[in-house]
Amino acid sequence: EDGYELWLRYQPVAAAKPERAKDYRVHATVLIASDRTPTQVATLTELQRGLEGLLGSAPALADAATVDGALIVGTPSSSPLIERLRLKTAGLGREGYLIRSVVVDGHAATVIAANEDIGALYGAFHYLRLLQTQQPVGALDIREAPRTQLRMLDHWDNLDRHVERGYAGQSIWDWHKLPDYIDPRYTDYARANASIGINATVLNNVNASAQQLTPMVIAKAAALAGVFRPYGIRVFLSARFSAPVEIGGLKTADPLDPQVRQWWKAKVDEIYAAIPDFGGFLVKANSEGQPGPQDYGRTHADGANLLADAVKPHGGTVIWRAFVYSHETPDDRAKQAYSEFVPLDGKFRDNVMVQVKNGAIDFQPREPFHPLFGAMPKTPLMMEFQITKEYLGFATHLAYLGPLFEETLRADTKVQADGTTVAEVVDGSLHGYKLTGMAGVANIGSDRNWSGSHFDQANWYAFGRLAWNPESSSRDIAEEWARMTFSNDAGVVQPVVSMMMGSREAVVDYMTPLGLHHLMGRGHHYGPGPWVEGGPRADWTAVYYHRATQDGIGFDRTTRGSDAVSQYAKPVAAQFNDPQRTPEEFLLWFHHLPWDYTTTSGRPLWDELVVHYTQGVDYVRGMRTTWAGLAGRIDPERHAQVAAFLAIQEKEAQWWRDASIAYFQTFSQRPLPAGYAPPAHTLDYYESLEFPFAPGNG
Ligand code: BDP
Repeated sequence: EDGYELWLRYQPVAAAKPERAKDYRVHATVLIASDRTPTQVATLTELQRGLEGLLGSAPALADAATVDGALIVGTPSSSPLIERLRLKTAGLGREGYLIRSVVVDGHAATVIAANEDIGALYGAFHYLRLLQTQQPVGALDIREAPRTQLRMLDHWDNLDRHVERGYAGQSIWDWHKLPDYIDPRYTDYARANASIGINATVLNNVNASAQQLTPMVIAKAAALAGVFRPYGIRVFLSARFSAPVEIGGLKTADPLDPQVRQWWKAKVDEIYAAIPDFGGFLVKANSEGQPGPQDYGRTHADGANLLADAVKPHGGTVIWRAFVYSHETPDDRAKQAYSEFVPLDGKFRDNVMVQVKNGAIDFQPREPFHPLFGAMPKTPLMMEFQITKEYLGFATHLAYLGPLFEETLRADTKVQADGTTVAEVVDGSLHGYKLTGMAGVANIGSDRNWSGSHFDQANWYAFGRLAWNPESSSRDIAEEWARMTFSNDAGVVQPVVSMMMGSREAVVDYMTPLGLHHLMGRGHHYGPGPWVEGGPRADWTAVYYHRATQDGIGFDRTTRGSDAVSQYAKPVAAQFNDPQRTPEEFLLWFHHLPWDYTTTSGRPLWDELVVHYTQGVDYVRGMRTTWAGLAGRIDPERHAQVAAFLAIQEKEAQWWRDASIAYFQTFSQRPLPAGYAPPAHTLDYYESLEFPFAPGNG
């Protein structure tokens, strides 16, 4: 068990639950499914593989339900049996499915039915999940359809296989050997994604190389698209805005220049000739030094529309990122995306989506929801989460991100009435968006376990499940994942889920409690760096964000400060403007407060910070104990790696706590509350640590 199988391990049910296994066999005596299209073949193969693993042998194939217990899979057009059943598949769309216990020709049967092949594949994975998590299957009546259209992974992978912010080895795309060598791993990637409903993948880094759009590389991308197609996954590419200059030999990339427009049109035609179902482009422009339309005095809308016009005849989409901040030192970086994009609402073509990070700074352990959600009713906004843990301890810290995703999706924008959540913006129901989607920056690499650590697989999993249904519960998802990944034994599931559920909060506590943010080491973002200052941009330093002085700590974003609060709907703005009404987890995000400010616990702010820092470390210690108690119930290889990583995490949590307390104490000049241990070393020691080999950016 090296983690390669992910949550698709298909372990024998009978080993622990012989009765249940028997019951499953009664309900899967024969398999009726066709194999005329690649997606049908993928569905059939997965069911056979899954049932063989789970039940010891795959049911025989049959054409008709002549015995009880047939499992019938397909669409009205692929299966005459399903056609005859006249099931209500209206409203399920292309990708939805139903799973029902029915009677066919006098025999009990289970049917997995959909309008299109891909829906049947999703249904098959759902059915397997029921068995993997040991649910009853005797009286099924399940109806599922995705709530968002594009459920996408963004790979920040470079052509040299370095993954920006990747902590799981190299890129899984072996560009050198493509297109001639197709690594079988690409199929497993597609299976894993299809099993959670992911249907789109951006192959390359948003800090894109123009090379990606050259004919040789397009052919490589086309080979991957061919592997993914049966699994319902469409390929997208990140486009470098200046490509017409770099690989097209033009003098300009001005979006209004006719030659530039012609170049993109021809390039797009070339891509579609190689990849007929190409999804479109993802673009990072005029952000962190990337080229863009503003280089020519044009707007983001001009840039997006240029590409949108080129892909439109082919049915493609342009996803334009709102993660922008200008080169001039801003008054508050948190305000910039809103300031630049809200005036453009209504100016984008109808095949453009704007992709917005969950918060206004940058994938911090905790951020309030991005004020753009709810503020662009005429522009479909796509959620961008970061699955790779750039700011949450890389791959060695155990932090289950389900609660982070859920917290953002459930946040109340109050743009129309109480209870208009970010999820309703993203799924299109609030503003009637015609395009909807959710993207996650992938945490996948060449490591055998895909994600760099066993528990980081859960973040990929949770992202997919929440993209399918943004209102699902992160706890339910954790339980489902733990059962499939480790064991159905209640003695494993319960402790693992409880470790996971508090793990992200623990990271917030030991890194950036009470709304603090962006305090990590410069560049690589590894470890504490609250003292980071100077360098090319103020808003790349920690001191810019925490603003600690002897008077207090925190970033004043109220109407008296940077006024970022006013980017939210009035009732939310009023709440965030008042420290007493601001949820305490966002306190120092919005307020600069004195060290003796009384927090809700009754403790002064300084003491409360120390309590949180310490609590974070204690939680990790607790996870180590819990995990140690699971030895023998989890296979030794995975158990040992998790145990080793938790030991790293405890050491580093302590480091974060101690370094942060040592630093902030120079401002607060207050003693630690009674019973709280002082930092192990001096501030000088923490500041002197250097990490030239921490996995970096670039
Ligand atoms: C930041 C990363 C940087 C990315 C950037 C982005 O540090 O590597 O290029 O976001 O999203 O989180 O464009």
